[in-house]
Amino acid sequence: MKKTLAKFAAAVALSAASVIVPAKELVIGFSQIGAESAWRSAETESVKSEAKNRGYTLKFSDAQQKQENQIKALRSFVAQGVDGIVLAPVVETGWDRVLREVKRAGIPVVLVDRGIKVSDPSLYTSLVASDFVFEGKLAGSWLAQKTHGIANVVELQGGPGAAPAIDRKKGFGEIVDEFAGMNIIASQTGEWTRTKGKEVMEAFLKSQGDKIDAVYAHNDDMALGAIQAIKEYGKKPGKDILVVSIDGVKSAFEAMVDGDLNATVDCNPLLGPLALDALEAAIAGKEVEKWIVQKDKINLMQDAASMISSRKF
Ligand code: GYE
Repeated sequence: MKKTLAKFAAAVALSAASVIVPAKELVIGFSQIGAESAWRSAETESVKSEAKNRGYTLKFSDAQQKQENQIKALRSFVAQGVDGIVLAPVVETGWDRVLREVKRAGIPVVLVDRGIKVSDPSLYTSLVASDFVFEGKLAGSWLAQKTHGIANVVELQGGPGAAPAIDRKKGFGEIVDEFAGMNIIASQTGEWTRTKGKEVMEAFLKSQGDKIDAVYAHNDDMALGAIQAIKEYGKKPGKDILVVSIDGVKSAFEAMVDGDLNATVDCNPLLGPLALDALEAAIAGKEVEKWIVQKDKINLMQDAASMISSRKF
């Protein structure tokens, strides 16, 4: 009798082990800011393709740059009973109420690319993003070195209230403050876009023209708009007026190869794998790092030609 029972138990154990239980097909909500820049499009593609690779059902919402649309999307994801949410928050504040609703529904939230300010840090599981203050410092340090600490700089800021705009301004400003000869003589939002960046640069050139030694743009798209404006003004970007920006997208490398852009700081947009790893861990109830920080470096004009073919975004 005992032998029979032992054999039966072994047979059950074996059959259980041989059954491959498929990971539950996760349903994930992704609230994306919009499609304002090449960087943003690369990030969207990274999350979408990674979700596809993992066999997830991804519910995607493009907020067209409006926080109220993101809040609506989060509420819709709760109503649909998704397993987890990826949120790229357009601005830092105004998230407490809706994230409390998401938390009450027991749905983990992973932030990608931008941080938020909330009263209760448990309202989101993890932030997968760069250190934007560090990026601003990299850009400022390069410019200080290039100009020996003497430069009148105009600044094209990112979107008002966005974490990268706030922190890239902070980091760059901290470096400028260390040099008596460096001054930010004008600073205005170019709303992350090439069109608006060109428009604002045209206004800067009109009002400050020959006083401008350099442009600091919070992203490559605005820098490319500024480069166009400088050319139309009759000056040589990259020479008469230095240009430094952040993101490191392909079109920025092309501008460096052309001699129009002096430097761009990397900001990795390919966050899909890390974000979905964090979300899977959170759904499984595992501990997740609060900030999964991306390491960035500066890319220089003289290296662009040898690097451009290996760029992934
Ligand atoms: O620099 C810009 C995009 O949030 C880091 O948003 C991102 C920024 C990026 O529009 O190109």
